Parts: sequence; structure tokens; C-alpha cells
Amino acid sequence: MPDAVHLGSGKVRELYALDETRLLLVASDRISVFDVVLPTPIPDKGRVLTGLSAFWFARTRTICPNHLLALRPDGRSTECRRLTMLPIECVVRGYLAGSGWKDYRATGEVCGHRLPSGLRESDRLPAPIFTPATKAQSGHDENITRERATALVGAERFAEAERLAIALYGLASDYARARGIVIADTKFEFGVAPEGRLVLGDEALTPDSSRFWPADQYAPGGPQPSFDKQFVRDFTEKTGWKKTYPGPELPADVVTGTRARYIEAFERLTGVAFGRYLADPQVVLA
Ligand code: Q0N
Repeated sequence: MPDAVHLGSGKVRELYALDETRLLLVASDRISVFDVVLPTPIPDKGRVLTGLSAFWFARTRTICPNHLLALRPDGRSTECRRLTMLPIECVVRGYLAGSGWKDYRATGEVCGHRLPSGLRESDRLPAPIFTPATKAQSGHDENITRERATALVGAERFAEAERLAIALYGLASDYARARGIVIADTKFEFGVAPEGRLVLGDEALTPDSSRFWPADQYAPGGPQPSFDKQFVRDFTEKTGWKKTYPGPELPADVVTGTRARYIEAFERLTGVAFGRYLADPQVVLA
């Protein structure tokens, strides 16, 4: 892409400007665990996530518009509408995990949502909750109250983002659950389009932006295995890695097993054989 101007790097993705109105989002095969990018890539991981995200964009258009303009033939690059992103991460939680569980244990609340007492780690919540976070430039995202989020984006945008995020999560989590995957929580990023509408951006409903759990192993009362990263976690546990930079190189069997799990998630959710996606990425949009 000779004319694309590099705008920035995420841990595992690159963002380029194509022109005044369009961006190119490129998903690499890098994998991060415990917030550290490992030196060993997972072949096709970027394609799996790009295809899955495009699949969800196509299926959630009735709920809200999204930034996807085109999927490129490489299967890992998407052309997107350029938006003015809201300065909050729109997290929806259907289950009690991660920082939601930590906050609940400490205060009985998550982002100002008072929850029933006696919940255990990984329990399903009575109803999904919207738990916005600030976008930390470097370091960890921080959960914020509805009041702080409202101060950042305005009351109208906040209400709209909450309504859309809850609706998107509801559709996707029901769909995934019927295919053996629990989406415990997920993070959306919305932006404002030139015409003023709220538009779903970033990647959506992938294992990198969500917690995917295998439904057949769901057992609340403790942490759950990760659908996609469990082989990597088990390996890093065994080696005694301290979860700080640099991360360990992964052995071939961990790479192969992890790649298979990403592809399994893709195929279960999309119903498309991954080889068909590689031959023609547009199949996920049909
Ligand atoms: C944007 N980020 C945060 C790629 C993802 N459609 C858009 N319009 C304007 N800005 C953005 C998008 C999108 N998506 C989103 N940064 C800019 C996530 N990035 C981090 C780097 O990798």
C-alpha cells in the first residue's frame, strides 16, 4: 500500500489512512497474553479475527451502522469509514469475570451497577450490564462510572452507546451460545460519522475484544478456560513466566493447538469453512 500513511499501532493491529475519509485496519498474527505480545505469531490469527469481525458487522447492521467499507482479498485488511471515536470503551458484561469480578468482590458494584449479593466468579448476571472504561493510551483500561462516562461523551451519546452495546451483545451472545461459545463480556468502540450518526468501529465480537469460553466446560465458582488462549496460558503457567516483557517463545504444538482453536471459533460462529474464507473473504458477508 504505497499511499497508505501509518497512523498507529495497537498491540496486534496496524492502522493506516487511505485518504481523508477512509482507513485501513490490518490485523497481524501477533498474540498477546496477560497484556504482553509474544515473540511467536499464530499463523492466520489476523485473518480469523478480521473475518469474524466482518461476519458480525454484516449481521448486526439492523442494530447499528458500522465502519466496514470493504474486506480486502488478503482476508486480514479492512477498509473502514473514518470516524471521530468516542473517548470511552463500551464494555458489556453478561458474566462476572476480570475487572468486573474484582470490582464486585471489593464493592458489590461494577461501574455503579449494584449487583445481587452472593455472586461467584464467572456467574451469569441477572441481565447484561454496560460498564464503560477509559481508553488508557498505555497501560490498563480503567472502569469508570456512568457519571464520568456521561461527562466524557454527553448524556445523549452515552444513552445511545449503552442501548446499542447492550443490543449488540444480546444478539451475539445468544447466537454464540447456541454454537457452544459463551461470550462472557465484550468491548465495542463507537465513533461519530460526518453525518452525525453513532457508528460501530474497531473490531467487534472477536476473541481479542471479548472473553470467549467453551460452553460445555462452563462451571461458575472460579476462572473459566479461555476458548482461544488456554493452550498459551497453560504453557506460560508451566514455564513460570512472570507475565512481564519479554514473553516466552511458543513451542510448535502450542502454536498449532492455538491456531486450531481460533479456526474452530471462526467456523462454529460463521458456519463457513476457514479454507473457503481464505479463497474468498467475501463469503462471511453473504
Ligand atoms: C480508530 N482506534 C483504536 C487499530 C485499532 N473507524 C475509525 N475511525 C477513526 N479512528 C479509528 C477508527 C477505527 N477503528 C480506532 N484508533 C483509531 C484502536 N486501534 C488501535 C491500533 O490498531
